[in-house]
Amino acid sequence: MRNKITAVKLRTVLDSTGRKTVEAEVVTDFGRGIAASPRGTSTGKHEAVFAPRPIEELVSQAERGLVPRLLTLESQAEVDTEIEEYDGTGNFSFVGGAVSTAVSMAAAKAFASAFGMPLYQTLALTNTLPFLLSKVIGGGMHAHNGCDVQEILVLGKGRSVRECAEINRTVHERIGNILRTGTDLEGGWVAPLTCEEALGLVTDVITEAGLRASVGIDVAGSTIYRRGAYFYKREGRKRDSGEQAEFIKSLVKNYKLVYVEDPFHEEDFENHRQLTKALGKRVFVCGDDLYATNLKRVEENPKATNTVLIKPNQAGTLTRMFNAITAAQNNGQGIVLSHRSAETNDASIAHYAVAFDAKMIKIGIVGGERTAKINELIRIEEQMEKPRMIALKK
Ligand code: 2PG
Ligand code: MG
Repeated sequence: MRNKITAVKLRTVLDSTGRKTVEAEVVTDFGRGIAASPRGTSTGKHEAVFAPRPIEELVSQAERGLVPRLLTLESQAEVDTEIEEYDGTGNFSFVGGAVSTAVSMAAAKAFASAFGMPLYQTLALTNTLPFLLSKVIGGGMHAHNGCDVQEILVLGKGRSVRECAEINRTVHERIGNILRTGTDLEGGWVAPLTCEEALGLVTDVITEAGLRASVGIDVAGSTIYRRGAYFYKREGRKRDSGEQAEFIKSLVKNYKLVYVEDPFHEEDFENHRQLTKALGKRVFVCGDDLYATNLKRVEENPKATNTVLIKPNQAGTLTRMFNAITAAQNNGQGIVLSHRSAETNDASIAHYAVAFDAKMIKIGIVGGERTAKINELIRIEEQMEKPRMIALKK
């Protein structure tokens, strides 16, 4: 069946932080898909350039230059190649990652809808589901008056997505009842806690509630790194790389962390590699800004971590994202699909997480833009014949 793109419409819309982003609407002979690009706040240096110029300008420029080139294309690979060729910069700093991601994601939905199948089924045959990694306390660039690291995360170990969501939801709710503060961009509670105070609070809540859950952190290393040291403002001290490594190891030991993301800054493959060597059998050591969903960085650093964070708009197109995932999995690394701090109601990452055997999906527990993904996973689980949670081994 020929299923050609017949129209592409681009528009400026708002994301969950009230900033502007790009939405694309792709129409084919037999399908239609709409998607908008999410956006990071603590962005990595090596990710696709989101908006090199104002969003409205990117939209009008792409409508004139890119859209006519997409008409009559019939596959994801063709669409993504065309975007890359039109852009011509290698990192989307002409077309804008906001445009490339929205068009690529919308095209995938349009092609899938022509088959009358859920998106994940058009990408892979599977019946396994990812665990949910949910932010419960926030800080860093996501909340300047918050805790010393960007994210304190909970990993519910339920037997289904529904059960995992319930565990994470309960932990989040109980912490909120204790802290009684506001939330950050991703729904994490905001309080001026040191890293250890925050981790102590979360582990106490889990123990008291008798829940099957573990704890993780996203240090977002680059955001607290300046001139050779990591700054912890709540503790009023800094740590050099050696002290940082010891600190992370002590947190893993004292709070039984199972997940550590970006413990060092984004250029420091060597310290990531050494920490993974020391902890990698017990802990998911995950690279986010370190790799920036960038094929070359994943391919060239196979042993820097045992896990790779995957974000569609870091890559800029789905084909680039798929290639980074394949490279990571060929390296023997697991993957985690992730939301961005500025999100949209699009639920596509739930489908990518299922289709590409992600161990986890990192997604907040409150806010319609977050729950859209969790609720989609609940629906997918319900539709599957014999759903089961993915094996959580490293
Ligand atoms: C991260 C992400 C998502 P941002 O660092 O992992 O939590 O944050 O989207 O701001 O890059
Ligand atoms: Mg991160």
